[in-house]
Amino acid sequence: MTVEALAEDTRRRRTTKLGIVGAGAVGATLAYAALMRGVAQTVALYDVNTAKVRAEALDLSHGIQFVPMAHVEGSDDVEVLADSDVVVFTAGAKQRPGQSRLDLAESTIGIVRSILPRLVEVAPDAVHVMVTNPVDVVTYAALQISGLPPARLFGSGTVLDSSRLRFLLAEHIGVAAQSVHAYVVGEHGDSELPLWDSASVGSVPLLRWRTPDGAVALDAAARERIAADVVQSAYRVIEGKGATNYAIGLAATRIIEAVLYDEHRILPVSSLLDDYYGIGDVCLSVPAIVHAGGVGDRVEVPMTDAELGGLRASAEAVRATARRFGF
Ligand code: 6V0
Repeated sequence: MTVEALAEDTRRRRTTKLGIVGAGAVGATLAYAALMRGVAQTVALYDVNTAKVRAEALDLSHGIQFVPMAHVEGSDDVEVLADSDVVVFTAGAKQRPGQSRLDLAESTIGIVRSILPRLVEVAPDAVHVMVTNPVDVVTYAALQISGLPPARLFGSGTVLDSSRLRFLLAEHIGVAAQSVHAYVVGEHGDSELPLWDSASVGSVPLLRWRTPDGAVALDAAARERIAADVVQSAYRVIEGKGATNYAIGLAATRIIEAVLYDEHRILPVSSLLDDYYGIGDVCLSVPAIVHAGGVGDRVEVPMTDAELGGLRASAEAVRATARRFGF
């Protein structure tokens, strides 16, 4: 990095503010991950639970000596998020064992309705990232409630699910997750699907990867098992510890970095689609270019007919839920 680039990088890091709505398992872990990676000079948390949000901010502040220069604030007043560059929305009831993400829609939409207009007032230039579930329906509802341009409000979508897929494939094949390129698309939920046809390991198409003895590494049965594993991942973690927080904290931090550093990184976020292979008027995850303005062009990944059919079915599942709640 040149001296000028370094100075610009330092300047940018010094003046950015990350706002987090909800200081629960996800919000607090996201704050922790963001501080560790030094993504913003100020990390501000807002939550209706006064004692909790103050305690989380205090606990995080006590470790500030050990992370890149930053300042943490926590309050039950939404003003704490004033002038945030990115606001991540994690407020809402978490899934209980046996509950699907779609079961959470009603209470979550109520929370979005009560907070978002005020949020847009206090942080008028922010890019908003929705994490609260069911994230696709919540993102669609939030766009309607806020009237924000679709580029500036999107959901974390299947960034987390794609990371789970890459982890499982990496384990199966015996390479690093960083060397696996594969996306889960569609709903962040039960109707999501992996795009096998375009996936690759190193630069080898995944479906052509061979084991050392020459066998196909990923036959249909293995693909089916891994796809089901991805869908079941959250349920399994929730059963064991009541919440998923570390991986989503890291995934959301990745998205925030793409925005704050204007990276033009391709991430499968949930955004309002307009004629993506004919699919429109629904928030759904497909690979998209994320930069300082929010979500940019969607990437038309080549898909098989079966994959495209799966994506269309997923769009219909999300639309059906949105309709149930008047959106
Ligand atoms: P949690 O630990 O119950 O935290 C939720 C927080 O929201 C609590 O601290 C509440 O006090 C707060 N809250 C509730 N209402 C309001 C309000 N009106 N204003 C401000 N704060 C409020 O839940 P957790 O953090 O585990 O999960 C939060 C949400 O993230 C849930 O909807 C999860 O399903 C969702 N997740 C989404 C993921 C994704 O990939 N999109 C992944 C994991 C969890």
